Amino acid sequence: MAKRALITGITGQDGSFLAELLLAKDYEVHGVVRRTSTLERTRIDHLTSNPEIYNKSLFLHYAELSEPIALRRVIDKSAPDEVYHLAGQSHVGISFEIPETTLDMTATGTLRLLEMMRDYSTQIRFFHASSSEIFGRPDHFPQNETCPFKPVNPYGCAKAYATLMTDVYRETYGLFACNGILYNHESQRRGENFVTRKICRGAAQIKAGLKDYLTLGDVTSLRDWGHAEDYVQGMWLALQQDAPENYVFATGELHSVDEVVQTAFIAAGLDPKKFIRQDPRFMRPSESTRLVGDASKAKNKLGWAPKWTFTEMIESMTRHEIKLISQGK
Ligand code: NDP
Ligand code: GDR
Repeated sequence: MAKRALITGITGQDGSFLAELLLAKDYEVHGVVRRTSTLERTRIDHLTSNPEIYNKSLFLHYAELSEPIALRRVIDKSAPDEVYHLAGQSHVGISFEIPETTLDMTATGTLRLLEMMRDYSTQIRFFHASSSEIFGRPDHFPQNETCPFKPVNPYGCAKAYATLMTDVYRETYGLFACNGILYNHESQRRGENFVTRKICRGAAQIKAGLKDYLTLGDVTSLRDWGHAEDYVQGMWLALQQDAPENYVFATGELHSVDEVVQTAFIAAGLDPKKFIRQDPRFMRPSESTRLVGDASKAKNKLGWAPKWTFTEMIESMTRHEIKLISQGK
């Protein structure tokens, strides 16, 4: 019988790639969606518009992380073997503006799901999308699964709580619950207000004469950037093991925002020096530093390794934006 998976956050960047991956492995995939003012779900439209897939092997259910009764109903209906919990307010900068929502969705939302997992059979396997932001400004480089938590923003605090609660529920109630401690991962499906997509789209817009310049915050910031396709593979592998554990997923390489700018603008055939301006609106009240991951455990235990390089990813994202703009999108 086909395995069944439930994905919270299926309309997001990672959820859409994970849904594709699981469908290709013959899973029956169920996704949690929110009511929005338009029915547009651009990242999964290619799946929901396919009559061979939609309502045959892919099913969507309305629920909010703030509504446990609806969530419980979805779990009852979908009867999943595996739950991939990816939903949440995922923007670090915006978490300073809406800290309560961020905490409620990301921290308490995860606790609500864990409480449900506790009531169901311990056979349901649970993956929580944790973040390198739990380490904030670490003393160790690169960071592994044992590095102490030192978050420096509301988002990081919320993820730290959710990560610890996932550990507590695994250890106390015997749940098969794993944290994937995910470092930044990007793609052409990244939200437009995350820095890689913003830069690649900005370069394409300038190239097309739609924009004169691009405004950014701190271009000296460093991050460990991989590709989302590689990271959803890691999520799936984490749930296929004999025992539940936490894993860091990262490339182990640090690059600056400025390197993203250089790579994208050169791919678009532009001289970046002419087009970048700084705007204090995009500077953060506090910035995480030197977040670079050591994925040795995932490599050794799961056989996981990222396939995409930083340069390939940024060049491909830029080419994609140029194509979208040429199609008027
Ligand atoms: P996205 O922002 O692209 O997607 C977030 C998803 O969560 C969307 O489907 C969104 O729905 C859904 N969602 C948000 N709030 C709620 C809610 N209250 N109830 C139900 N659904 C909700 O994030 P990513 O795909 O990039 O990331 C997936 C997860 O991994 C997130 O938890 C993120 O914090 C975490 N993570 C991501 C990293 C990255 O670099 N991408 C790195 C580390 C961790 P809608 O479409 O309706 O807005
Ligand atoms: P991050 O990603 O905060 O690391 O969180 P983001 O792309 O937002 O920022 C990366 C770095 O770029 C700097 N920066 C800017 N960022 C944005 N968004 N816009 C700008 O104009 C800009 N200029 C400079 C930021 O200050 C930062 O240093 C992502 C999310 O996916 C989280 O959900 C996830 O947990 C972490 O990665 C790991």
